[in-house]
Amino acid sequence: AKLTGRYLHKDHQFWAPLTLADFDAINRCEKSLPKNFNFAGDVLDQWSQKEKTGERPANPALWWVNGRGDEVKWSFEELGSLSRKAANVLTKPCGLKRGDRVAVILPRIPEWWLVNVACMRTGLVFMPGTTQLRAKDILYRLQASKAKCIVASEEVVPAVESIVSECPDLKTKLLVSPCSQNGWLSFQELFQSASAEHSCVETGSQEPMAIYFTSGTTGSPKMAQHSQSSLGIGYTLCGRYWLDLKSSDIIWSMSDTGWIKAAIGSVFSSWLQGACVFVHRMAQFDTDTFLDTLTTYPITTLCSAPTVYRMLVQKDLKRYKFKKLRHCLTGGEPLNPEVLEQWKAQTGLELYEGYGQTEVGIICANQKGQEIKPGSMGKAVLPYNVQIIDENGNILPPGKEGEIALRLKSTWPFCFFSEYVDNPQKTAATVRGDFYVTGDRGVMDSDGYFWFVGRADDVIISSGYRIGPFEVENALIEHPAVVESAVVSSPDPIRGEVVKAFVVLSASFKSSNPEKLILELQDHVKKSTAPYKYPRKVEFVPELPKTITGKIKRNVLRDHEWGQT
Ligand code: BCO
Repeated sequence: AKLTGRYLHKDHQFWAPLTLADFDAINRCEKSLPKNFNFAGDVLDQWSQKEKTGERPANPALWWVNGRGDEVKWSFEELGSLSRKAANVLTKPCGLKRGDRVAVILPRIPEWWLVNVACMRTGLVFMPGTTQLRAKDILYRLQASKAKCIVASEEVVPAVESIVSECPDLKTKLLVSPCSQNGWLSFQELFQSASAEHSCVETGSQEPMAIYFTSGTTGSPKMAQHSQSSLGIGYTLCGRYWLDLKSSDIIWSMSDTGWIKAAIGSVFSSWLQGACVFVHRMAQFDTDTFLDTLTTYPITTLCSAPTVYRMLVQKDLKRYKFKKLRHCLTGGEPLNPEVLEQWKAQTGLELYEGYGQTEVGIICANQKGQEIKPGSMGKAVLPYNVQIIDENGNILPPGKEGEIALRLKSTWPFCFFSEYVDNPQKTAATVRGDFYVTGDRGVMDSDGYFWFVGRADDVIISSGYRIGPFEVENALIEHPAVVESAVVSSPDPIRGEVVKAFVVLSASFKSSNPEKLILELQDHVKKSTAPYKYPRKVEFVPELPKTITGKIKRNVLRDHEWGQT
């Protein structure tokens, strides 16, 4: 029997709140999903109660610093009352209703967490985006999602203003800034006067909670929709086993707020375990600031992209004495074994790699207590049954390369994304026979460890970013020098792989200074779309390899880059 996120306690005949043990059992498929579930009401507010009764250590829920002396520390109780005020801002002056979609483009500032939790409390669908997004990216997101509201910081305002007339569904622009802006509501002002009384909406477990835009080989990014339970319950085991978190821990998961990695490490996995989420504003990544932060604050758990560790091991790490660091994790792109070994030799700490996707979360990992095979991304994690399959959906034996896939039971697992919104064909294309296919190629060895080989399609994974070649080619073609281009991955010692553009020039640009033109094209892409996608390598070619029907053969160029021809 189920009711509103609480179970009827079988021995006592009263409605008992869900416990961490229930979440654990749901993930192990030993218990069914409750009908209703709300992360704010069923998880965060419970930790707030535990704080009051002393069942949780006096550890903040959120600890934010900006490196300039400003600091925010909120207990779960404070997070609760402040996010209730934010919820009232969203529903009252902003006029938003349950199910409305809200684009949230904020840097790593405390308000991002407040708006996130406020959306949960009100049943709004949260759509995070990186502040690197440009006008065209934002226009696409607002139009595709029919978002009713955008919450943004001041650096995003000019881009929004340049396209807002093309977004008829957008009703409210909410600015998070001490300054005011014509046509925008001020979050700070409204927040001051908002009430802290708010009743959390009883959302259904399968009701939409968030939408993440993910890039593919063709077309614009797809809208991967997650439910209240896929994010809110599905990360229980990840937090407990891979991140090895307890409520006394302080985790720093360094990711831009636009990516699901921020949600995994800095919201769901961490707060499910009652741990403290540490955040450094760090507008521009800097290795010295990063290392100083680990020596200054009692951070116990660190999670960052392999590119960050590749940058850190360039430094003399023995000079740094990390205050409390005990567990280090990485994910988002493959980790090379040399970096794992250098990190361990210099810090004495293992590096536990996890592998996953925006759509399905962390599915393989090196977990504490398991032997780490350097270069492998570990074993399948509960509740996933991960296999290597062929093009017909048959399981391949250990040692054989194929596609990394997840076995589907009779129903779609609750911890998966629900669908690509408005794109049933793309959602259906993720299923092959009894499996969900990740689009990544790999090998499983006879001990059950998975080894990443590469993408099965043309998507580029650079510095942990998933980049669609089409998006970069689209930006390049807008420049008058470009007749056509092909964008592929190219190896890079620090970023794993980088974006490389092969460009055919128009006649009038053929005699241009090549170095100058490369900089101009790079700058052009950075202005046209999110700069993390810009081609770090550019080569001018007289023509592109094509099939007989005129389709560009990106694989020929990619194989050449990776020395396979
Ligand atoms: O390197 P450059 O300086 O040439 O270019 C950088 C920036 O300078 C530039 N840029 C940024 N804002 C700009 C701008 N240029 C002009 N105008 C602006 N407003 O663009 C380039 C951006 O590159 P970046 O973001 O890689 O910068 P950076 O500072 O090198 O950062 C390094 C990393 C490692 C911190 C960063 O790449 C990073 O955070 N990577 C991790 C990404 C991540 O979290 N991925 C996880 C995705 S979720 C997932 O994988 C699912 C797992 C379950």
